Amino acid sequence: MPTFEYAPAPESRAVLDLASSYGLFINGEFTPSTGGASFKTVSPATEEVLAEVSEASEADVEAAVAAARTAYTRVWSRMSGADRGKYLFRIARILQERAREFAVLESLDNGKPIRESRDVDIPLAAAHFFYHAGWADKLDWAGLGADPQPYGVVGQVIPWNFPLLMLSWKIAPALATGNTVVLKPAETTPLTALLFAEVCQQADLPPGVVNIITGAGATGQALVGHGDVDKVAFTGSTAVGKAIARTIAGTRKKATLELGGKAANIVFDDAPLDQAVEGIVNGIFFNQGHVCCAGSRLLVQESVAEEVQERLKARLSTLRVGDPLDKNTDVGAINSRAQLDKITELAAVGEAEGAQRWSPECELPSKGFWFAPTVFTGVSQTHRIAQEEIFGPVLSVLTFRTPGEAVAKANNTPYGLSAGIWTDKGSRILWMADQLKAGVVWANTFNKFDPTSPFGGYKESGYGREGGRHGLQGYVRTGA
Ligand code: TAP
Repeated sequence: MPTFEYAPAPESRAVLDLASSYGLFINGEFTPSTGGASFKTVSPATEEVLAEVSEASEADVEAAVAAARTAYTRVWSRMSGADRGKYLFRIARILQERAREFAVLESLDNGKPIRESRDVDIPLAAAHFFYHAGWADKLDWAGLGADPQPYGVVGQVIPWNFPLLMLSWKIAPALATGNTVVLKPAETTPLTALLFAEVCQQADLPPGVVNIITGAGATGQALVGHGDVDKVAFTGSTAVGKAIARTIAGTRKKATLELGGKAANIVFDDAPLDQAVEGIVNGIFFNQGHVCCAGSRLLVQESVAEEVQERLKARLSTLRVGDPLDKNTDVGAINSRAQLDKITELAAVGEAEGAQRWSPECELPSKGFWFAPTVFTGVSQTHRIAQEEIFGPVLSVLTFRTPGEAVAKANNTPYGLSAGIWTDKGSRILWMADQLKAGVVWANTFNKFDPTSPFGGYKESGYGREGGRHGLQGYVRTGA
């Protein structure tokens, strides 16, 4: 691929007051880690070091859990739902007011296009707090069972693909239901979680209700394994999810696991094809394909396969890859070198297995972590690129003849998080939705999220739901 050098848009960063180092957020205050360890977070688009971030030790995890326990016992569990709701409303409003700052920081630390952080991540995060603020004083009417009670202290671990949004999916329902929280963001994207800690201070949230501990997998492991954590909520890879399930097996801890996916985006010959092509592009190239529910397998009906592939290639040739802070960018940077290596390796496997690889002509920036949008045609179900989550801008195209064959192929993965259907027939949508083993099925759209809709997986995509009334269930015990 040819490369080019670019000067990142400087004016958009002016909105930020980025510190050179950040502490942990424990009991309402920023504090350095006890051992003094830290790590660097870099911009994946330029490899520039953005900040030095404290790495929480076991003693810090201990302190954060203790702060959450005290806040739970003395303050949060005694507060009325209406008062808890007021704090959530306040947080939601501040997120809206500081939306630009959050969007720029998210794009800098994660590499995603500013258009997406500005229009999707940050507004949805605020919406999540608004939505759950409304539930805080209505839990008795949420259909959760008799007398829903919080678990207590919740340990939450999140990935790097939607840092603030995943934080809001975790923290908003936990607080609304009366739990207190210790959350660990991913090592490569800690900054918006730390800015969120500032929002908690600004909202006068009682100290210890939210604690943010930064660090790597070991910090997450210490949190999940801590004896005074009542409930674990994890979003991340299936491999780590399985390790967590093993860690907490036989303990009193409850868990919700939101894991990987390998979604089928299924296009029938009666679908409006231009619309479907937009949906395919959005399905896999949104957020560089770093999306658990990404439509990474296109299943297209044989009679229109050639036409769809031609239109898809023409559309992909118009995508702009580059500076995440440029409003015209469609595809940003890959979040880390490790993720880039993983995508590169799996794409090479696709070629070695005999699938045909295609990318549009596009120059990639000479510094940073980049991967051109890539399409594999001639993919068969046994290929690794049809089975394994690539978590990058890589689409595998398979074909089918009948709806039954589409269902069989769509369900033929260990995952079951999401699926998409493109057709003109309402009856077919209903039939397919019933047959597909996926927690979310979109019809004539893709990657649509709303706080009122439950989200979660079947099979190795995990268990429990986030969002909607169903999402509250994971944070309360009912009955005896
Ligand atoms: P993971 O490597 O699983 O990391 C997720 C989080 O767990 C990170 O904060 C990570 O810390 C931490 N962690 C690593 N090892 C741990 C351990 N042994 N115990 C406790 N915590 C540990 O996933 P990722 O690469 O960040 O994210 C990509 C994966 O997340 C994909 O599989 C994707 O499908 C999935 N995902 C799922 C969803 C839903 S809703 N189902 C949403 C988004 C992403 P470090 O970052 O410091 O390693």
